[in-house]
Amino acid sequence: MRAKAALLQASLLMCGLLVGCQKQAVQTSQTQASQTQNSQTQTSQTRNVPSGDGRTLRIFMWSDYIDPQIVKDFEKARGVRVVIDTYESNEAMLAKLQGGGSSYDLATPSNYFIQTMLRAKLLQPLKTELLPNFKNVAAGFVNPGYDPGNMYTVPYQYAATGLAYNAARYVPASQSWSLIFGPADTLKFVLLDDPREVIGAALKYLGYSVNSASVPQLRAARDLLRKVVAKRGFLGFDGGPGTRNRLLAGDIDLGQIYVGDLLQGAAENPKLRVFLPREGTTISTDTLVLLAASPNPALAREFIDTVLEPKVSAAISNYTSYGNPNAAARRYLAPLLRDNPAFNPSQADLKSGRVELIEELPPGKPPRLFDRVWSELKSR
Ligand code: N2P
Repeated sequence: MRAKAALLQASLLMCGLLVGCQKQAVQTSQTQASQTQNSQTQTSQTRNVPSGDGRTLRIFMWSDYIDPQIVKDFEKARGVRVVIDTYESNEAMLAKLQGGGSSYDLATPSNYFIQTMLRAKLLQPLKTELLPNFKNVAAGFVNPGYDPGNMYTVPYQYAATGLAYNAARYVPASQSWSLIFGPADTLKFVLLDDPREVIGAALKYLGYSVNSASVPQLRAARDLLRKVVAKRGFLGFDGGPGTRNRLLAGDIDLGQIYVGDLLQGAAENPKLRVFLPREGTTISTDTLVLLAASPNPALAREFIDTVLEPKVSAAISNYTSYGNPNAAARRYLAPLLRDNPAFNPSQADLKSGRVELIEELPPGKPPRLFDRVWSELKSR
């Protein structure tokens, strides 16, 4: 296992170098275009949906999650403007969308948030028959359990979550969550600003499933995390890019991070390394969804279909260092990205649950407990 983990670490690093990922935040621009309301053409079902001008597409997505060149190419080819705002967790995305006042066309929620968004009436059917490039999606990502029939989602990218360090500052003696969850308090570290990732990692460290709905197990994770966030070395919660920048600056010893976000920094500094802790970790699939309130659904579908083009899809993953679910894109992927176990976890790791897909919790007590634990941790 040690040797395998070391190999993974080495290949992750090489991938970061070979794919030439640059650390460059997606430019977020404010739209100047005004939305044209055309109440005469609205039907009763769409009365609350603003009709856009068809010239401005607004996307709400995870940070550093697209190649800016792809956005520019789409703008140029269609003569439109694309505005991208970013978030660091599904929960933050949901809060903003439910808060109203935004008029995004598209978002990139994770698999385990789709049913939550459906219940909140935030999605509209994608109609994959309107997406000729949907045929390119790899069979394993078609008709997923979180969205039977791909009524509302297409898969965008996926990745596991690991622990990262800057070898110029600190080299861990083991590849274990115990570095941060154990009793020692000598290291400086940050955790992801993402409840399912943080509580999921604690559950994994304790030997439980990331999708545990057992109240005693969740309480055990809570008790552990209370001690972890009370450590002097705990420097707070951060998003993937923020954690990467702290590692680049040499400000922390360890950071929990989505693997792709770390690899985007490895091109800048090859001393950045990441491993998947031996106790196991999370993986999730992020999707592209058409929001119910989308002012420009036709343009949004054009964007989704463009992203599903093999070369475009590969360019995005080659830039972001995230896993790619597009079968036709595979031949254009950087070799180490294509064959890397962090992006294509082995059947053994998936089967054993060492790399475990985050799934939506059944409604009721466990999600409420998750929420309470998270609020308590964040308020410290
Ligand atoms: C991008 C993070 C995407 C992975 N910054 C989260 N599922």
